[in-house]
Amino acid sequence: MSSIAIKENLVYTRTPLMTEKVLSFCPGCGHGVVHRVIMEVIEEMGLQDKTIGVAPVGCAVLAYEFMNVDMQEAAHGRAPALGTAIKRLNPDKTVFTYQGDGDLAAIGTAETFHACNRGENIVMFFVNNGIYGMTGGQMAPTSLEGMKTATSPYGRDVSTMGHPLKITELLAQLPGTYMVARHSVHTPANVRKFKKAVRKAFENQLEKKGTSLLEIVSNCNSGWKMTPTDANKWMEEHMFAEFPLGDIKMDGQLVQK
Ligand SMILES: Cc1ncc(C[n+]2csc(CCOP(=O)(O)OP(=O)(O)O)c2C)c(N)n1
Repeated sequence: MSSIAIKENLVYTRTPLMTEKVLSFCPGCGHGVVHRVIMEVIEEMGLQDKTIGVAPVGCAVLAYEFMNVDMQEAAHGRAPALGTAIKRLNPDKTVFTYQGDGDLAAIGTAETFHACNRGENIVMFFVNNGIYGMTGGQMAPTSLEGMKTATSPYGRDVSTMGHPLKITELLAQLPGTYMVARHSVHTPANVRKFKKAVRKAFENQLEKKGTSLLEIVSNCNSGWKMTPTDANKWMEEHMFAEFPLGDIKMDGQLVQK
């Protein structure tokens, strides 16, 4: 009897830099995809043994459970300060921070601005879902005008609650930032674009270029009280209008629009 060898065409395998733990994120949330892409790039660049990630509280709080590289927990908002210390003490390590918008653009504003202004040679990931996700959907500086949140139930009124904060554009103005871009991971094409940017950001660090900041606009379907599909649609229509995707600063130069 002849045996027929069936040749399988393997198109995808999970990176071993993602642990086997089941992700604790809500189905449809962008955090898990962002985690995976960062880990894939670190694996592809062969940096797994020299990478240290820093994640604070927020939905990223358990990143150390999912990312199979050395991780350090930071107090709320303080990841860029801790990342600064880790990189300065271990200049041969590759260091990244991973923060939400409540963390990076509210409680950690000072740490964020000064790390970027000093041009710390780290990669900063900023997942902007327009609210404080983990704690139940409270208003963040990035919440849109009119957006209903747990603490703005009638919608964000800019006359009393301020305007949505485009912190990424502000950070791009600082001389220490070398690369600043805004991405999303809600379609395969966007994931591919984001992955290229992640690689470039880590290459910048290896070349000692200064701070590379990648914002990822993400849905928070449970916090926004929508299905994952509706949340992605809402994100495209509303979040991208306020937070347009694209490069903001490349190779130390602001991108002309
Ligand atoms: C010093 C301090 N203040 C407040 C909290 C409560 N807290 C935990 S997570 C969080 C919100 C995080 O929101 P964000 O950074 O936007 O991340 P997301 O959960 O949306 O990904 C807050 C306020 C805390 N843990 N520590």
